[in-house]
Amino acid sequence: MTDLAALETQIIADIAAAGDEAALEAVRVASLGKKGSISALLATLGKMSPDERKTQGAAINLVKDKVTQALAARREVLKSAALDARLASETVDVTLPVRETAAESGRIHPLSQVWDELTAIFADMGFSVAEGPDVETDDYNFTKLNFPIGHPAREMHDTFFFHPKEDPGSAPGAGGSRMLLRTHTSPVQVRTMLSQKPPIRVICPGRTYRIDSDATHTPQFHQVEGLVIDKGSHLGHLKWILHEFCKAFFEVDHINMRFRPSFFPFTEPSLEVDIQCRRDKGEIRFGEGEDWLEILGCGMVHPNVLRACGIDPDEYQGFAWGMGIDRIAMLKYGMSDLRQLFDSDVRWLQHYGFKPLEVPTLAGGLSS
Ligand code: 2NM
Repeated sequence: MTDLAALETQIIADIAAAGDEAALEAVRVASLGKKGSISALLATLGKMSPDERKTQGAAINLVKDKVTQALAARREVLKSAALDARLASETVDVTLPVRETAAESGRIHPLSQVWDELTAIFADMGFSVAEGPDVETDDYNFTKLNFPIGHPAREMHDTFFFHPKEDPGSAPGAGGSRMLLRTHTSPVQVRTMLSQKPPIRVICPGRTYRIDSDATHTPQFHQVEGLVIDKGSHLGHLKWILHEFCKAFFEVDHINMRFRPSFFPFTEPSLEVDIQCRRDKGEIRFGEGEDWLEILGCGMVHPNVLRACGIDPDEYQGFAWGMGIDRIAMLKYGMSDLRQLFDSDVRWLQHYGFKPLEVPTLAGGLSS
């Protein structure tokens, strides 16, 4: 075998043995590269006689062509093998569930959801939503609402008062210029009556504050109050609204309600409302059962309140009600401890929270 034939055999064998594209490239450089074995042979042609150059040149070029072809063929094989390997290693299981986006995996707090449910129900009955400041005056929170000086709610141990600004001598309960954290959302109704002409139909959801902290009370809680002022409005209207509200909110066709006489400074008469329910192994069902559960307070707005808010009680009558959002949220969604609502525990929120796109509507079902 000539040297040339031996070289060809060697290079072809090296090409066949190259396991990947990098090894193949090394074979190409070693043979056809500037300092490669075939290039070295071609460089010797210059020193040959014309005859020798003719035969040797043709023979070397033939080997060069064969090597070039073999390299190209082997490159194709390696390329498609590399692609096959990549495809095999990068398979996607299209049956896996799609990972949620950040917006989808977040949860709406049950209090926010219930707040939106309440708003949807009362908006459907023609109520608008009114809001006001958390920091209120003694006048709007108590005096205009017919709370007499010395009423227990005006005591330092029930209400968060700020230090008085002017008139530092005014004692608690004196009704001076003290600011406070509102103890109910009723001052929003006061503001509404002072700024709007009847007929008035508003609900006032919001944060409220009282000095009270135990298993069933948090110092900050949430209330929704409602107010209707019109000529000839009466307790029958109030009962209908509350009955419709309870059916819609608890998502039942029938619910029995019980109105008991009570006392609030801002209403006369005043009533407390119970709904009938069944308690069964820690679960509560509404629209059936023998137990009664208190859920709200209400009444006809006291003439003193109407007068204090610039409304003539001989021309207009009004009714109002108030309930705790935290409490009805717990009842509806089966939460046992009020304090969980304020814990910011993401595991609890993952369980009790609502998906951002589950917006409560009456048409689409409140909580479906
Ligand atoms: C309640 C119970 C009864 C009430 C009264 C008023 C206002 F401003 F019209 F006088 N707002 N809210 C009211 C009446 C609130 O909560 C248990």
